[in-house]
Formats: sequence, C-alpha cells, structure tokens
Amino acid sequence: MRVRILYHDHCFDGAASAAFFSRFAEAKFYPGAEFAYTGMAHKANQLFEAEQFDGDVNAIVDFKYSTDPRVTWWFDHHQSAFLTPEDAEHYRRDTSGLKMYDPTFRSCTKYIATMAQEKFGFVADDLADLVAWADIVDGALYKDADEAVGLRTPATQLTLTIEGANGSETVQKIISMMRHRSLADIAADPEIQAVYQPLYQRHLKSMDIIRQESTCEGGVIFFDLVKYGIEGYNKFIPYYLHPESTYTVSVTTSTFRTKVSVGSNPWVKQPLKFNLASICERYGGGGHPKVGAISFEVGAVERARQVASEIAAELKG
Ligand SMILES: [Mn+2]
Repeated sequence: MRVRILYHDHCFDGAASAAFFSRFAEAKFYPGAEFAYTGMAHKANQLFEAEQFDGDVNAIVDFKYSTDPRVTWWFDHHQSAFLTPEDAEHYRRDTSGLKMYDPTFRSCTKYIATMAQEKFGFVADDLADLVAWADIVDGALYKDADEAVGLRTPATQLTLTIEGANGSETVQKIISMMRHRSLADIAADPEIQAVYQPLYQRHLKSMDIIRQESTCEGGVIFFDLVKYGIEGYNKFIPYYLHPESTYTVSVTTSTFRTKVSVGSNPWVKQPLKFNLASICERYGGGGHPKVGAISFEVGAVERARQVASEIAAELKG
C-alpha cells in the first residue's frame, strides 16, 4: 500500500503538514504503508498532472483543491484554495468527509492536528512543538522582525533550509525527520547543516541586496530582484529594514516562474485596510488575507512589473 502526499513545497507549514498527516494516516488508517511525497508549487499554468496521483491513496495538504477522483484526502487553509468556482462546488458536494477546508486556521499543520484529534481521536504529543512552530511560521506570529530574520531557533533555521533548498530532496528528508525527531535534532543533523550553512550566507547577502534595492513610500516597500535572479528571500527582511512600513510588493524571477509577492508587516498595530489574497486573485494569484502572490510565466517580467506597480499604487492609496 502506497500513500502519495502532495504538499506545498518549500514551505515550513507544507512540510510539517505532510509529516503530521503521514503520522496520523499511518496510525489510524494505513499501518505499514509506504509514504511518498510530491512537492507542489504555484505556477502560471496547470498545477496538477494526472500522473501525480499514483498512490493507492492520494492526499493533498496545504495546497489547492483538485477534483481528480483519485484524491482521497485534502486539507487546506488558504483563502484561495479553489482554482475555479466549479472546483469549490465539487468540494461542497463531497460526501467522503475526508476533504477539509478552514481558512480561519493560521497553519494547515494545526488544522490537520485539530481535525485528526476531533474527528478521529488521534493525538501525537511528540509533534506538539512542530505544530506550534508551524502556526508561528505560517501565521507570522514571531515576537518581532529580529526573531524572524535572526535565525537563532531550530524552527527558523529549518524554515530557511526548506524555503531555500534546491529541488525537493532536502525538503522531503526534513519531512521524514519531522515525523519522529525534534526540530533541534533535525536542524543539528550534519546533512541538514550542509544545506543550511550556504543558505545562511545567502540570507545575509539577500538582506544586503534588499537593503540596497528597496524603497519605502507611503508605507509600501517596493523592490525588484529580477536582475539578481534570486527568488527566495526571508519575507520578514523588508519589515526588519523598514519597521515603519505596512506593505511589501516585490518582483522576483526563478527557473519556472516570475513572481509578484505582496505582503504585510505582521508587527503593525492598526488593522490592515486591504485583503491581499483578494487583490492577488484579481491578477490570477492568491494567498491569505495578509500575504499573497501572483505567478507569471518566466519571460513575463514586464507584465509582472506592471502588475507590481499597480498593486503598490493601490496599497499606497
Ligand atoms: Mn500553510
């Protein structure tokens, strides 16, 4: 018996969701099953390929809904969980009880843990720390920007490793470790350290680049990293550099997409005026009320820049 888990790749909450779900599924439904993982990324074109659902059981965690009949389990908490109104309708008609959606949860990991306990009586005390940190990382509940960018805790170090590692192999190693090992133990693992250390140097360098490239006007930070070819950066760096800001709009590019990221400063006191997922949805993207993104084809840099400047203007207004 093979259980295929499609999870949000390069995301701490996505990895933690995959680890927690696999522990729960093994304990309650599929003892002795083999677990296989597929990292999913938001792209401008099709998200799911039919051949990805190759398990006897297929689960999607912390990622968009699929109407494919081979999907057994689904958990998500993103506001933009459905690609189309038809997908949302398909979900509403589901009678399996194994597809669950609640955008009020800060992390999908906490949502899975809560549902596993409430509906199926599954508790994993040894994963409590993992669940708590998934809520902090995905919910941006850090004490301050310094905690988020200083990378002094195992969870923030693993977040950098998961977000920055090339390909899915390292992330899937971490997922396997997260099933049974503490975050401190995983972060100290020599194999993980070997990936982390160069990423940490890159993190310091990206902070210098963003310091140099970013402007902050009318409470909106803007920067364009296309010429540097770096997509991943710690999303709290802008607020660390510009603590007085409310929003960030950035343009980045990678091998498979050009991306406009829109975020909000988690440490601002006044309520936010804009729902960023809704703004991104207008341009074909999505996310959460406080953080969103839009993916474009790799070559669509000018279009991405235009969208970024429109959104920046809207947020300033
Ligand atoms: Mn999530």
